Amino acid sequence: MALLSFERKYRVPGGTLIGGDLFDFWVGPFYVGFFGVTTVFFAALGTALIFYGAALGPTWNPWLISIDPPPLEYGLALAPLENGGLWQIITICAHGAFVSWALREVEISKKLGMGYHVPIAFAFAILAYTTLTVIRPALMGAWGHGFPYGIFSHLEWVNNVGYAYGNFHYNPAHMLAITFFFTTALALALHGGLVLSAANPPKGHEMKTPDHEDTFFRDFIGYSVGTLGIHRLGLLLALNAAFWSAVCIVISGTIWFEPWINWWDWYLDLPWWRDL
Ligand code: 07D
Ligand code: 07D
Ligand code: U10
Repeated sequence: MALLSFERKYRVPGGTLIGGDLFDFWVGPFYVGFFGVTTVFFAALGTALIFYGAALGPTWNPWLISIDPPPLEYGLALAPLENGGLWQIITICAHGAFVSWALREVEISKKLGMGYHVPIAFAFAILAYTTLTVIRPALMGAWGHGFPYGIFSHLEWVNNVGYAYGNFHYNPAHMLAITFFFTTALALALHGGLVLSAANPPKGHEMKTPDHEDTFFRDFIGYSVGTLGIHRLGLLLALNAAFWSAVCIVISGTIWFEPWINWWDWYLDLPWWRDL
């Protein structure tokens, strides 16, 4: 890939968390760093183990390959490789790769003197994954509660775990998470649409300014959140989507065991009509 003219200016040494100058270099367009090496290591090992697991399994159909967690009987113990042990090592590799990726983002941010918003945002995705594969299984007492690594099999898991609590849509944290996901899409559509409508006019037309963008929303809904504000809002919405997702699943099977619709009984139990 060609190096863009401005990239040379920003390819400066320093900002590393570990390793000093040792890995402070680029390969093509990619910054490497200590955590680039660990990312490659964990991702390569994890992928190789998925292929090994696939070779042990009954199919090479990419939709059907599945590396399953150990049966529930193993509890929180180590399992034999072919019976969930691979899933356990792959889970460690996935964490190694995801955390390395986040720390590589931190090193690049440090190098450029920027804030840590991007790695913090990715940390919320990692939190959701860790909740599904480590925190909830550990709280429930068996690795077998983690989700299987397969394209279709992980959909089966979501479906089955959902129905284990009746209609999962009644989970109030799931409602919050979904609302944040939907609002994130709405905000991005509004933001993408607004910026393009102002900053990308047809040939021969004058480009409009952020003042136009502000005025559009003041005319339209009486308030503009502002050009920096929309990015703060977008980040906040997206982080909440991931956060409430983690909450909705970690409470299912640890502090709540019934169908989720029963949770709403608090409404019937409100003191002013409880005894009617
Ligand atoms: C567009 C960035 C690019 C990333 C992509 C994903 C792999 C997996 C590995 C066969 C937005 C690359 C995929 C590396 C191949 C093996 C072993 C991100 C973009 C293109 N899911 N999920 C998908 C993962 C969970 C759910 C697609 C990962 C939970 C539902 C893809 C994880 C639950 C549906 C995928 C994960 C869940 C999907 C598209 C990890 C709740 C779909 C993803 C590590 C969160 C959709 C066939 C996408 C689909 C889909 C990957 C976890 C539910 C295969 C890596 C357990 C309901 N998931 N998923 O675009 O079409 O993300 O499935 O946690 O309908 Mg999933
Ligand atoms: C976990 C992904 C982390 C990814 C990482 C990076 C790579 C590298 C490399 C591309 C969290 C991976 C990177 C591998 C790739 C290259 C080069 C993201 C994660 C770290 N639900 N539901 C959710 C909706 C129903 C159920 C969340 C909607 C049914 C269960 C979200 C509907 C039942 C669980 C959500 C709906 C049910 C969820 C998922 C509608 C099934 C979960 C988003 C319209 C019968 C899961 C933490 C998420 C969860 C979850 C949405 C329906 C069950 C809020 C919109 C009623 C069991 N559902 N759901 O979490 O909270 O992303 O997980 O019907 O476990 Mg649900
Ligand atoms: C945004 C924005 C904005 C922009 C933007 C963007 C948000 C202000 C200014 C960005 C947005 C976009 C570009 C839009 C599109 C993005 C999406 C839709 C999001 C999803 C993205 C994808 C699907 C793409 C995913 C692609 C990836 C992740 C790249 C894949 C690359 C790799 C796998 C290589 C990663 C590099 C690493 C880890 C470090 C370097 C390593 C190497 C080059 C490999 C060589 C290795 C070494 C030298 C180390 C040696 C390794 C060792 C010793 C271990 C080996 C071990 C073994 C076992 C082999 O807001 O506006 O505009 O653009």
